Amino acid sequence: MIRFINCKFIKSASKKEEFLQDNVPQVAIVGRSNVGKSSIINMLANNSKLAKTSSTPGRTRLVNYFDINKQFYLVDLPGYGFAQAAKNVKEQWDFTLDEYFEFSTNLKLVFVLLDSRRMPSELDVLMINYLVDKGIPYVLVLTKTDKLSKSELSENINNISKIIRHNKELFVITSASQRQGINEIAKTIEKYL
Ligand SMILES: Nc1nc2c(ncn2[C@@H]2O[C@H](COP(=O)(O)OP(=O)(O)OP(=O)(O)O)[C@@H](O)[C@H]2O)c(=O)[nH]1
Ligand SMILES: [Mg+2]
Repeated sequence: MIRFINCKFIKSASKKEEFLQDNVPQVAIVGRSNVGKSSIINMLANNSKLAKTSSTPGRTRLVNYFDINKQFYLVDLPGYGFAQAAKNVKEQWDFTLDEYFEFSTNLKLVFVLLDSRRMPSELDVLMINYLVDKGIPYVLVLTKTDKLSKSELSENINNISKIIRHNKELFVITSASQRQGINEIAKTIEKYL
């Protein structure tokens, strides 16, 4: 099984000219701003300082590449839905995301993160449909499950799976603060690499 032994920050990119284009496989992490993308990377790497986290939404505005064991890159993508006051959904969508999906040839898997406490937003649904349209493999991950009781979590899983029409058995359940979900993420990555 994949273990996160040697995890290093490689670079940040803000446009396609700066994207990594070598033949190392990539596993990307997307989700709304503040959902816990950077925290998941830190959980996996067991290093709270590797990816910058913040309680202020919109912290990660760049594509951040992390090398894992020289085996693959974990890619922390800009969060969407940051501009709360935006008039339409497209204004809440970072176009760096489109560029990333358009120009990253060695992308093997995308983890789409959803906050276990909230119902998926229009942008979450848009993101999932976008990946389906492009034929990019994705796996859904529920974050921050430590903030819910068992019964609240199972109720939310039922409701979330209805909204996005997803099999509720297929969510990866995580909590970065409890370090929960590492093995399942590792197994999932291994399957897609
Ligand atoms: N209790 C709890 N808090 C979490 C968990 N994961 C993340 N958080 C908190 O949620 C906030 C946002 O986490 P980040 O990892 O920075 O979220 P992000 O998705 O990278 O955010 P952006 O970069 O702004 O898009 C931080 O205050 C984290 O400490 C979790 O599993 N449990
Ligand atoms: Mg972040």
